[in-house]
Amino acid sequence: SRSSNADFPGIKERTLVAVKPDGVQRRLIGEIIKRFEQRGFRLVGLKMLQAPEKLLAQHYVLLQKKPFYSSLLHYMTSGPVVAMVWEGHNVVRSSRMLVGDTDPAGAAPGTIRGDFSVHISRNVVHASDSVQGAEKEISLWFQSAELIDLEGCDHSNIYHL
Ligand code: IDP
Repeated sequence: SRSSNADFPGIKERTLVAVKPDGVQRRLIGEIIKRFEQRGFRLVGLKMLQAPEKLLAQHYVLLQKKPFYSSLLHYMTSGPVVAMVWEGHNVVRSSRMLVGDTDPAGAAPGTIRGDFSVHISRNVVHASDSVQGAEKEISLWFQSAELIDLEGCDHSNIYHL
């Protein structure tokens, strides 16, 4: 008989990933999407936008006091970003592994930052750092109607539900 989602805790976990302006300018959107797709995660939200400063101020509220805060906002408004919501088992933790250390100098080869960046202030991509943080960030960047909530046939192919 078909099993239910209850047998697979965390399967509906979601995280916010964003291709930052340098990633867009360097034509890395497809490469970054490819890495999440091939891992087996499900894309449930996607948009390209010029991020409003107000949104970024909320997104980076915990960094307000950092010396690099204003240059971070300048960087993040220097061009469009691609915001995405990815869903799947342990997607928050796995995304952080896919993305690599905040400082590209410490990011392992094979990670996105480890493969495509050299400096902490131009590190190509964002991924939420906790399940709680992800929920907050997703609600900042997306309205719930913009997110896909249907169970696609991919579930049966990836998770054997
Ligand atoms: P994270 O993006 O890996 O979660 P955070 O510490 O939350 O790392 O920092 C958010 C972003 O702020 C980083 O991705 C990076 O773009 C920028 N940032 C963090 N630390 C520095 C720094 O020391 N200098 C310049 N930019 C920084």
